[in-house]
Amino acid sequence: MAALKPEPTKSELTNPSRRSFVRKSLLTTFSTILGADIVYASFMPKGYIPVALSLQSNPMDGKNPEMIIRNEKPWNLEARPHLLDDAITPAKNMFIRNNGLIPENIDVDTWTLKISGESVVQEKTFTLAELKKNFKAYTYQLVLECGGNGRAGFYPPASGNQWEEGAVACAEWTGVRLKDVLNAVGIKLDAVYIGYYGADKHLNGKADEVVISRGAPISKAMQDETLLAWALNGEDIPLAHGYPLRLVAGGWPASVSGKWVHTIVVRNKVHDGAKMMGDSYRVPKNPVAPGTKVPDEDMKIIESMPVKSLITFPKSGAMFEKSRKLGVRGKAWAGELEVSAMEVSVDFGATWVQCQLKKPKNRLAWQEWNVELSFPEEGYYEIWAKATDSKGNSQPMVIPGWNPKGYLNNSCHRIGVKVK
Ligand SMILES: Nc1nc2c(c(=O)[nH]1)N[C@H]1C(S)=C(S)[C@@H](COP(=O)(O)O)O[C@H]1N2
Ligand SMILES: [Mo]
Repeated sequence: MAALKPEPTKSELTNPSRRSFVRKSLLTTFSTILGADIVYASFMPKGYIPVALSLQSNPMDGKNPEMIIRNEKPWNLEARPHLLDDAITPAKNMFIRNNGLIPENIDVDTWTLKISGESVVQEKTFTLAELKKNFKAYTYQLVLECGGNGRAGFYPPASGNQWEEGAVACAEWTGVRLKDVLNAVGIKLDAVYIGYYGADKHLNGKADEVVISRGAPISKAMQDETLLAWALNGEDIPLAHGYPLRLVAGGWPASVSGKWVHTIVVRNKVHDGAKMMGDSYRVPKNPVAPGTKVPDEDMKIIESMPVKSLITFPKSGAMFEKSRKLGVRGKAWAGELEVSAMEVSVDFGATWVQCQLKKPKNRLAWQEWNVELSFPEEGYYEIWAKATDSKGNSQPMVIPGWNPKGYLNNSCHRIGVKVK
């Protein structure tokens, strides 16, 4: 697209018949790309590029129109809870979180992944074809949740995307194990951390400024489920989600799962890339009063995400008849742990009803739950959902510990329904 240069050449300017020929063929090109004729083309100024062709790729393409746009530059979208009702989240309903600009003109045939850093024996580069040929592929359902999901609930407000409930998804990812690749390259005994570098561009336009470069301890990198993935739900990863190659580390803040990844570094210290320091994806080691300025040494990196759940049916605001039992269902997940119990309450938490809870498809996948509810009389009710993990931690009913950037709000999801 960027290659389209409609400015007339010197010979075109001095030769009108050549000029109108160029203009006509250019219009045909435009129409082909747009998939439609430009109706008022004769009024279009010379050298003009139609807006639809000059915009950066629009991540809303192929997305469910019900997705909520939180920001357009960079693109950030979240799902409404009822869009997360499928066992495996379809790409069209997956939230998008970008810190910079989505890379364009990706050539999958020349894409490479470099493994480097002070703790590799010798750095090595793989083409995508080599990754696919040399290593065994695995498929896992993995929960990716933005560390800031639920940020909108904190007071005083934290800056950043005001995510409500929907910056989470559980899709099926296919790729090779990062550990197989690291073992093939050879890593030194002093390796403690890995970090990723992706191809996205900084919003400030500086070509060499890194947008985000996060990572995880070697122990997380070496888990079976930590993938270098090229497919999402059996198809190429959509561009906005990291095409053609993505690091996927389920159960941790999704910021660890680097999109458009071209380099993995193996470090002999905690990775110090962009957004690893300061308040980014870090929380106070000990609880602090809301609004406190927390010194750097009192902050820690977020690792496993906390236990959480969503009601994906019915939608908040649903209305139904009293005679009918209401089937309520949703999803629950617990970072590195499994969810061991799921309960709902219709009386503001006074009493709780046990739900049926399925096992996860694999480690780090979310779990489906459901329950049938009946209501004693007409009126307004709230349904609150509460998950408990295998270590006995439950979701709080109120907003949990305040932190400067508004991470880790895993308070109970609540919806309102009317019975008539
Ligand atoms: N290269 C790159 N990787 C990235 C990001 C980014 O801005 N650039 N954002 C991270 C954050 S903060 C989140 S929450 C997830 C979002 O993944 P998604 O857009 O596929 O849902 O990608 C992570 N990986
Ligand atoms: Mo995120």
